[in-house]
Amino acid sequence: MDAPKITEVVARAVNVPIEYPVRTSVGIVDTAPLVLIDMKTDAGVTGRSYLFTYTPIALAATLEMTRALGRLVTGQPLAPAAMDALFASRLRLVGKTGLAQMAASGLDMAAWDAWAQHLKQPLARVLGGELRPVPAYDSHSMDGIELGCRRAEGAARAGYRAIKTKIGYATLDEDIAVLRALKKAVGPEVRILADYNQGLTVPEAIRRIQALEGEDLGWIEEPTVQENLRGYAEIRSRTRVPVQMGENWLSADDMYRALEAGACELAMPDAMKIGGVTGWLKAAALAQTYGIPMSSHIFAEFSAHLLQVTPTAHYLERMVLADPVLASALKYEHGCAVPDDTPGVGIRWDEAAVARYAA
Ligand code: SMN
Ligand code: MG
Repeated sequence: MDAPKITEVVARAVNVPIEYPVRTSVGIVDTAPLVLIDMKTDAGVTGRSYLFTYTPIALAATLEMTRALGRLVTGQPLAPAAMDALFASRLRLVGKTGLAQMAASGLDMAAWDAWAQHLKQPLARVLGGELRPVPAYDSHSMDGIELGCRRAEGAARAGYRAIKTKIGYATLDEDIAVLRALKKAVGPEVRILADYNQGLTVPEAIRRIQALEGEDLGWIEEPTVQENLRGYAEIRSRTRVPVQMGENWLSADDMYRALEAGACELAMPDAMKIGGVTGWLKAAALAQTYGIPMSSHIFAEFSAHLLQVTPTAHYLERMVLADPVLASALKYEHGCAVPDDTPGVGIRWDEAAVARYAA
């Protein structure tokens, strides 16, 4: 039985409203600029995925890169590993990083979705896993005390056992005040995670994290610029709150360098940046080898399947970004993501919404 062939890749750009702007210490994300990918095959199935470009500035270039790589694989067999090798070789000289890596990852995810649909199995089962509820945390922002507590109480009532907030306010006192208000709002049963989004210098990160050691945080995420691996190792040597990073790793090689440098106790690759499903599987193997708990970063629809086959699976991040253009959203119950047994990943577009939000 031959592998199906890819007959066409359609990529479209949308800019979708999000209910709560993602306020971080280094900038605000107030809409979700997305590239929607449809990978058609001669087996009558269409694989789907999306890319999130963080800022509309990057949307057009990511769209064109996705279309260019899509043309490269049109007519080729539906074989994600072969596609991965083709992209690695054709992008070698320019560098398989940045927007090129994101586009390649999006096509990888769409190919795996198509392949799983062709096998009439949910992606997790195609990868050898089962379909279990995945513990999730509700991901919030630098919302301040009033909105922060309102969102945190809502998440606790909805059953989440962990929430993430973004900190890096002008002063450490403000960080502490927000964290204590959130803790009071959710109570001792709900873990608070904190994300600095790379916003601190190394000395300031050490100063602030040492002051937060008594706040019972589940992790401190990206305290400083994520390329400064020696800086992460120094922060870890001087503080006692678990350091989390990974959403900006652009390959399993980036992850290897961070783990070798002792940069973090926890890892959270991003399915789009790490290399799609194929890249995620390499990252999951590294996390197992180093004994590092591995969480996901946004892209919940694919992550709910990928964490089924991640030996050190930790948390799934719940952050609503693409839902307004999805015909059906991933389900969450009792603080867990609950993937269903739809073949593939189950991404289907709400075409009226896609037209409404076309960029
Ligand atoms: C984040 C997510 C989405 C947009 C900006 C920042 C953040 C996270 O780093 O970990 O949720
Ligand atoms: Mg983060």
